[in-house]
Amino acid sequence: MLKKLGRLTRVTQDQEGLEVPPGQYVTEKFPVLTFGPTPRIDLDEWQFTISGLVDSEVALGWDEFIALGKATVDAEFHCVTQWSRMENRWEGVPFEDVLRLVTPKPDARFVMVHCYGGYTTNVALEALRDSDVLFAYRHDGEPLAPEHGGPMRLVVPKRYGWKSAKWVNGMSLMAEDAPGFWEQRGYHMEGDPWKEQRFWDRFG
Ligand SMILES: Nc1nc2c(c(=O)[nH]1)N[C@H]1C(S)=C(S)[C@@H](COP(=O)(O)O)O[C@H]1N2
Ligand SMILES: [Mo]
Repeated sequence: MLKKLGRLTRVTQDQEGLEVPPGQYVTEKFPVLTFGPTPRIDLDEWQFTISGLVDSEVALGWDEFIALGKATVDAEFHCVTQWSRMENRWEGVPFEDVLRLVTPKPDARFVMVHCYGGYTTNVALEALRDSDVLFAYRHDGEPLAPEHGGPMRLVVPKRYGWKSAKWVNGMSLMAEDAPGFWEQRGYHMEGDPWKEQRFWDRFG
């Protein structure tokens, strides 16, 4: 049964029959969810750095980064504020093609993703190595808009949206998990929408 709640529809399946994670509402729109202003980054100055527990650190410019690989991923997008946008076509560089540039140290198990503007988020390296994870620069056939993370954002479809960091400029490999921007403010360290891992109860 579909129950209309304003512009959003409370469902366990969307109109196409796709399953929606618990507690989420489907929207056809693409809301913008950003803490703080939208950074504007010139492609000539854009840089991506891989640091931390790697054999040697790497810094890449835009053209080098784009040349690493190309994939198209159709994926759901689930924000912890309860909206889900079920159909998104992302085009970009697969995470695995970026990781291939370095040799992670054996104890590297977590990644801190860094962004222009100072936002950070932590994700397990294993979760990022999933074949649907990519650094995206196109969305639904258009260049990725600045408010949605253009020129380049991370997309981690199997995690809540706050792990899909916008305006990425680097990642650091770590042995121990450490909280990023929202994780420091109570959001879950893993954030799997199918397990409804919204908030982190450090004592629970
Ligand atoms: N750099 C940065 N990335 C970010 C955010 C942010 O505030 N800054 N917000 C996150 C949150 S909470 C969500 S739900 C998604 C929203 O992506 P959208 O604005 O493209 O819908 O971006 C995530 N990535
Ligand atoms: Mo979000």
